[in-house]
Amino acid sequence: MMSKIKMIGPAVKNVPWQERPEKIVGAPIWRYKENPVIGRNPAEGVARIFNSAVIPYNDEFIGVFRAEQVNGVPYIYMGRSKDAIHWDMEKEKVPFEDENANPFIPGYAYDPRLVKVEDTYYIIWCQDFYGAAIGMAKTVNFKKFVRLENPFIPYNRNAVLFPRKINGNFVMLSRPSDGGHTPFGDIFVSESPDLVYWGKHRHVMGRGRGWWESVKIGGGAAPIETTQGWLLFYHGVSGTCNGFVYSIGGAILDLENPSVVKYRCENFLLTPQEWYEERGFVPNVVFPCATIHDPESGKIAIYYGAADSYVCLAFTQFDEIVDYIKEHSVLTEEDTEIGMR
Ligand code: BMA
Repeated sequence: MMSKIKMIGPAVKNVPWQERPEKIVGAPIWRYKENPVIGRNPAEGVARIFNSAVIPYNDEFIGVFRAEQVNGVPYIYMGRSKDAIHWDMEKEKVPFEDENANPFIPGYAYDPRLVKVEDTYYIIWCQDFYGAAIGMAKTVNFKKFVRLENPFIPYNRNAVLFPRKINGNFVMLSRPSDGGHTPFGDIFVSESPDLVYWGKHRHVMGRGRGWWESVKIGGGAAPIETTQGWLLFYHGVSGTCNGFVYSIGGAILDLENPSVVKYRCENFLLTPQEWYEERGFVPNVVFPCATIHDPESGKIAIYYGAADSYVCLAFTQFDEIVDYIKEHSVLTEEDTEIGMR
């Protein structure tokens, strides 16, 4: 079955890429042979980098990295790369400031996403706001980073902005949680006309159906626009007697009404199986935070954190992954409803 669905967005000629190996098991996603892309002790004062986001910028790539510093505190560091694989890390942490150009540094910051909407780049992360909540900043030049209002009250640790406004509003996925390791969690969507006031909250999709995502789910990479909806790579968590296992799932959300799920793959797309996914600071975690993708070639490179220790890369072809998600789609009533009660 060939799909007529098309990816929408700017062309990216230099998507990091390796051809599909002849034999791949499970979903049509294959790992970069040289994973991990970023190993231990990647920069001075930083022990591990994982769950990080990258974006094309001019003729290079910019990354915002979740860096676990040697004092144990996570913070965001920036890096630059010509190929999105070999990274030059900045020595200093990202210098967030307030609107009056005074330093405004969160106590900790983790799991950043990096999304361009119109001409501005937004970083969205988790930070302390009298409890874990979402922090947000904007930049146009990756030199000056101005903090925005925190979009949500605690607790919420996982937010992903859409790459364009929908019906005139900014749109963000998030996952309300508790202050600990949260044994529950569904994905919600909220809208804002100005990135100050957020509302029109809707339930997008719930955990609990497939076993691999039965504990909680959360947005992953910024959704990819297509002619038939938003292609979303997200994370789903399963509980075991040895703790959580994080896998990557896939869904397609309605273009104009993203609280409505059109297709949701009942199988995981990627689950921990390589040494760098199964062994590390937190074993058995694959956690997607970004894609680099090109509408012309259909190439999609997925950036994911592995075992809270490494940054890794996997690849897929747009047509193949869309077909796979559609062929294995199982929807519940909660998925297809507008998500308002
Ligand atoms: C989540 C977040 C992620 C992390 C995952 C597994 O709650 O803290 O940053 O990768 O747990 O430890």
